[in-house]
Amino acid sequence: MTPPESFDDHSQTPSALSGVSRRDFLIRGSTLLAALALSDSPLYAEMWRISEGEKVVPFLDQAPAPPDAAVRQYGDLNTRNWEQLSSWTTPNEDFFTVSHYNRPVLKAEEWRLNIDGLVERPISLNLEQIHARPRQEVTFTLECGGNHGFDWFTGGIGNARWAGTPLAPILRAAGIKKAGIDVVFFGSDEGDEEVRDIKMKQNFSRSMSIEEALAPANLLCYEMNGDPLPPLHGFPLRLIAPGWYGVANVKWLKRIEVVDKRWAGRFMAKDYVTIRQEPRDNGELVWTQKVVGPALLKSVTAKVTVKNGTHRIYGAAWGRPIQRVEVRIDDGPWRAATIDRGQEHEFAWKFWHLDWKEAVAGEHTITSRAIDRAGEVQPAMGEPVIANKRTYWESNGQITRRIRIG
Ligand SMILES: Nc1nc2c(c(=O)[nH]1)N[C@H]1C(S)=C(S)[C@@H](COP(=O)(O)O)O[C@H]1N2
Ligand SMILES: [Mo]
Repeated sequence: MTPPESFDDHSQTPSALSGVSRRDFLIRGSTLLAALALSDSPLYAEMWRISEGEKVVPFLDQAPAPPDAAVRQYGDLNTRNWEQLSSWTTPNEDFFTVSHYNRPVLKAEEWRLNIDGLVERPISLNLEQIHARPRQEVTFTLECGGNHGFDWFTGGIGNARWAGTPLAPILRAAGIKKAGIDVVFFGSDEGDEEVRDIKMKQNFSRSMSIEEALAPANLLCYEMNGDPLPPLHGFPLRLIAPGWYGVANVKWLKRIEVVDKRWAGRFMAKDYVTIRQEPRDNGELVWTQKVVGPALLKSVTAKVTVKNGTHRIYGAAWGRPIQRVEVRIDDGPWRAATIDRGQEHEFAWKFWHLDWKEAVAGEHTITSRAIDRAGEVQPAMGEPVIANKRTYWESNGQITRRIRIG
């Protein structure tokens, strides 16, 4: 039996889904689920659905609820804990949201996207014209750069099948002038900013170099898991930049502007900035500040179950192309986990599991680490890249969970 991937991901190429209706997708999906419900097949575990007689062993280190002020300020940060995660794609209504300014509810018929600045031929498109362009899909796991930066923020991640039209051909049609070095994406949301004594209204904005912006996986996205992009996720159009942290995926897009200097707006240069204190060879301690951009290698242990005395550890890994995942129980050796789901999707999280046969009663720790295809290992919390960090962004250190058996 093969997983129901045929309808799923066609990153980089125009979708093969165009000829398959949403109804086909639902029917095929539900038939498969019905078949699974009757069996205790390995696929069952891949979906993270608990099988007959399999019980969740709760973690001792559950995330606390986020402060009300954080939810008011940023939106639904997703307080559901990892044990409740049961599907590989995150339903839209369970997907976290983070919004730094207001949350505009835009009318499709009044909306336009303008592409201007240092281009030969400025372009203005309405939603119909965007929909009429070639369709492309990607399954991409979007994580906020602040996820795991606080003990109450551990659900700032979700996996969805995004559809839209590729960005690169539109930029090429506009014709980027020689002097252009940065592509700035502006949202329709705006807030008050102050630099020195200058008060101003600013739209949310992020930029990418020309080369980054032209990456073939980047989408002007209008669809999330088969539905029109929900308002909180950026209706009618957002940037989906596979391989980047959430902040780069600008919602409620209204303008794309090519400029001749690196953009230094709040979310590039002042806020989403990782600050470290790093020693140099001469012994000097240097403060560094780097923009939060491309996603980093990460994994979590999501849940532990027990069935007939055998424990099973489930988890996820993402951020970079994953080669393998390893798990350490207490101070034992690193053991190879089995990747069950998602390996064929470059930009989506992988679901993995490890059977833990000799679990003895008592308290235990479980740590996971992901290894990417280049052999890079997800850093331990004590490694300088994590330990020297002074801001909470890019918290991709190895996560240790605690559990009591028996
Ligand atoms: N216009 C706009 N786009 C935005 C943001 C925002 O505040 N305004 N927040 C960013 C951040 S920090 C994250 S983590 C993601 C969250 O996307 P989601 O709300 O669809 O989950 O959107 C990004 N895009
Ligand atoms: Mo974010």
